[in-house]
Amino acid sequence: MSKNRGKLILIEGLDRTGKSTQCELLRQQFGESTTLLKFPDRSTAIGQQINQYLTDPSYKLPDQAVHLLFSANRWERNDYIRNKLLMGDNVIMDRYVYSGVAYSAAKGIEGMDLEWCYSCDRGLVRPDLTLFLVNHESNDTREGFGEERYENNSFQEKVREQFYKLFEKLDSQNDLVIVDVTGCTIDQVSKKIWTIVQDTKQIPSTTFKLFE
Ligand code: Z5A
Ligand code: MG
Repeated sequence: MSKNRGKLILIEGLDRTGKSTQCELLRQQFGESTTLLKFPDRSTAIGQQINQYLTDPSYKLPDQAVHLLFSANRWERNDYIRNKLLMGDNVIMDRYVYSGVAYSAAKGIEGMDLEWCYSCDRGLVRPDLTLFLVNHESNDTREGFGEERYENNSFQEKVREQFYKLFEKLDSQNDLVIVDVTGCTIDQVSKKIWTIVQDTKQIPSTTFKLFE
């Protein structure tokens, strides 16, 4: 009988839609043998450079270089993720490739279109399920909004457009669920997510989907 590998679940969305809150609740619901990874992973050397870029407006770096750092930060965790899944652990991710492409492409820099931004993430392991949290009311009153680079409403609108273009490009209908969190309490969102996650099929070990 072939053993199943763990499930790879990603929570994505615009700023302050409650991703980190829900990732932590999902981790608690899965219980033991669950790994939670947040991107950017600010604990690594690359992640520390990203952190400086996000929090210090005077820190200058070309947009292309910033984009490659975010991608490198995912690549440096790729083997770790695959090994955890093969060991049977469920892995939950807080942002990943979709944020990576959407935030960079939204800058509208010549030569940095969606395809260019996506190209360096080709080959990374693709989640079994991506939950995209959408709040139709503004998130800008939620705690912390506006403290880092990118956190303003006009830029967030451009990012939203890029997320949807990427979902279309990656033919995401089989592994993406858009979760409307408008007007929902934290507990209500958590219940919606848990219902969707429980419906995800078990995946035989050795089978990985990749971003192609
Ligand atoms: N970025 C990029 O450019 N390229 C990449 O490759 C990647 C990321 C991976 C930092 O990301 C920036 O990096 C981000 C994208 C870019 N740019 N921006 N802007 P981050 O993930 O580190 O950002 P963050 O600081 O964790 O913020 P966030 O992820 O946007 O927030 P959140 O996780 O979605 O929300 P939260 O922390 O769970 O909740 C925020 C507050 O709302 C908190 O007080 C909660 O208690 C409250 N909350 C949560 N849910 C609810 C509900 N349902 N009702 C009421 N209040 C709620
Ligand atoms: Mg977060």
